[in-house]
Amino acid sequence: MSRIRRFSIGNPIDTEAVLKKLPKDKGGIPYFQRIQKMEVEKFSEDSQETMVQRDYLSYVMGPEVKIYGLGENVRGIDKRGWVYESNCTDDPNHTEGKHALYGAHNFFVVAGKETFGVFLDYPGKLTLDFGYTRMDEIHITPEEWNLDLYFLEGDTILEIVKEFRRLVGRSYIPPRWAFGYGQSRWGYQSEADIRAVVKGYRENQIPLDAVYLDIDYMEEFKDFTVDQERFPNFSDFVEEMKQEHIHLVPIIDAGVKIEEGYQVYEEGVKKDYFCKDQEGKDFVGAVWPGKVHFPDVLNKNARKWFGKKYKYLLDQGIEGFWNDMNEPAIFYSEKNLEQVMKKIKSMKYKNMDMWEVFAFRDLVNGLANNPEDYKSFYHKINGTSVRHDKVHNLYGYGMTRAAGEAFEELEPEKRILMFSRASYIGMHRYGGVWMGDNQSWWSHLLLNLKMLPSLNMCGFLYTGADLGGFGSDVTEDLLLRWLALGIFTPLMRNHSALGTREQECYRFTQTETFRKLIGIRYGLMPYLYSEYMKAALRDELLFSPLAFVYPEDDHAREVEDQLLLGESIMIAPVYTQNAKGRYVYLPEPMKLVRMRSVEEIETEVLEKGHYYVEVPLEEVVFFIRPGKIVPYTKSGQFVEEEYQEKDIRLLHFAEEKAEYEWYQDDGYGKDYENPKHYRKLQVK
Ligand code: MIG
Repeated sequence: MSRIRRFSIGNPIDTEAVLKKLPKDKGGIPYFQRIQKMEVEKFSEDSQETMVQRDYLSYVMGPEVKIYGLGENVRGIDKRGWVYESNCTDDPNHTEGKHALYGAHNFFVVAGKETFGVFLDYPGKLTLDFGYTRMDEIHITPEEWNLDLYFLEGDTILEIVKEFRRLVGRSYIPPRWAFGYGQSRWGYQSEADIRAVVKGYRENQIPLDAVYLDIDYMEEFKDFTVDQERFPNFSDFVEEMKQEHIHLVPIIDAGVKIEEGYQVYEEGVKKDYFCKDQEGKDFVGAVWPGKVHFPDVLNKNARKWFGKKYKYLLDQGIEGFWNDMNEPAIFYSEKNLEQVMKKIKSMKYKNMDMWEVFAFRDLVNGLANNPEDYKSFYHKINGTSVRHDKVHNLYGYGMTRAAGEAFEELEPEKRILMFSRASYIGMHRYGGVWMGDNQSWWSHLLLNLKMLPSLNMCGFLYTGADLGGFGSDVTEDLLLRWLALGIFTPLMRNHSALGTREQECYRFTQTETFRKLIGIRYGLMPYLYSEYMKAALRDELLFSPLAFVYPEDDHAREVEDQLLLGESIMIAPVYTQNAKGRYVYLPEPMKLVRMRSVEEIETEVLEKGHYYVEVPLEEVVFFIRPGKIVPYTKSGQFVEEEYQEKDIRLLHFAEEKAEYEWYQDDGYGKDYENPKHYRKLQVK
């Protein structure tokens, strides 16, 4: 049994997250109560009492309630006990005290005596207080009461999630090569830098399929340009890399540089395709190139125009992109900077006391991503002018949709790789997401693991973190452990920030371990790809918390550091430095698989229960469920080399028999539905 009901409050903006709008339910909102009251608030002992108007949806939680979802976010798999904000934010410090990351994913499941799903289709700022103000209550507060609410019911959490995924449409499917390993770094300046990276990998026989181009490839950070000095023959270079089986994947930023003679800028101005300020002039913000305009990707025509710009790179042989800074991040706005400068000037020669120093510092720190700036520019949506803050969470979605829609037109037969930093549910149809600017911290390895199932719940299947960590300096053991998780994530990319320790695998001592570890990813590709495709085509999860699959098991429900991956396996990565291994809970008998490489495999059958499992740095350990099969192969140096059907081997846990439904296709075309892609594997 499953059921979805849609309720509507006020005049919601159509986000197109949901493809086929359900008719509005006429009844009252279930589960929640709308609380409207005045409350007295005192901020400190001697501050004045303030009357505050409160208006929120409230749900009372029993002690057993757990809350799952919210996609890309801080904290646990169970989201209870914190206040989250739906507000796409460029914040490179993903610590527990934060309330939002780059995505706004307003879908969650409340699991307790009654279990139901909630999707709040609202593109502005939304506060999701999950037991923060009161431990036993959920409070939901949109900035304005114009929203669509969907309530989903079903027999199990998995069923509810599937129902939701059906509602919002099929997840993006990347080309098969995008499941290969990729190397990235902010700071690869030239053809020579990139050749050196490829050489480092190929010489050491560490598999590699892609090298990412960060902002350094552009001419003065201008979108859809390539620096002619550092990349004098770009299309030849793209071809040269293709001969090496390397895909180059350039970054595209949201802001378009203001510069006379720059075609994208001039066209955008002429056609009126940039966001406007209060006076109706093109809004000026600043990002990498200095002053920029933002393409109004919420305006259909502008979106179409911007999407077509990707053709410049497609025509030179590029087959994949990453969209950055599309929260949108704004270093400062022209207007605000002027005001700040004025204030600072007035402080000159002043004998500043502590408060004044704080205020001085806040002036400068508050320049970037300032909420006031988001209130000072406008979009044109279906002919109507809409202030940005009311649709803030749609910008990354719009930008990625621009690209996705253009690819459909420009390359209808081909899959193009696309993933974005900012996102909203709905964007999952056009691209994946990477998890943004994490740090080379052990805690972030675990955080990245926890985000996988919640992102999947919201439709984002193609995802992964910057392996090794973006900010801070990595250590060799951290990179190895992170890769041991990364070999299971669809996007497997090592990326790091300018100025941090270089973290390409060949720079460390254990070259052979890196080779074998990444080789295991390539070896497991038949399984990983098949599971990805089935999850996308059936609107299912690729990664699930144990709680979803073993809902009756009290121990399984508590597990926050192991995941099921597809139908056959459970993963339990090590995320602590200097650990010899870790505790693992098996909710049913499983077969432990210990891989040193695809050629060096040991297995052991374990009964249900708690174990301490040793996992040396050189090994990958995972678990096969009873009656299940994992098809694998020997590994190659790149995806196209990786397997011949005759080389397929099976890992399995067949007490009596085991079965597997194996999906495979050419990995490039879009003939997804063809029944020929499915094959039954059996072990008796
Ligand atoms: O302000 O392009 O998240 O992956 O390397 C930083 C430079 C801009 C942020 C992205 C990161 C990328 C970086 N970008």
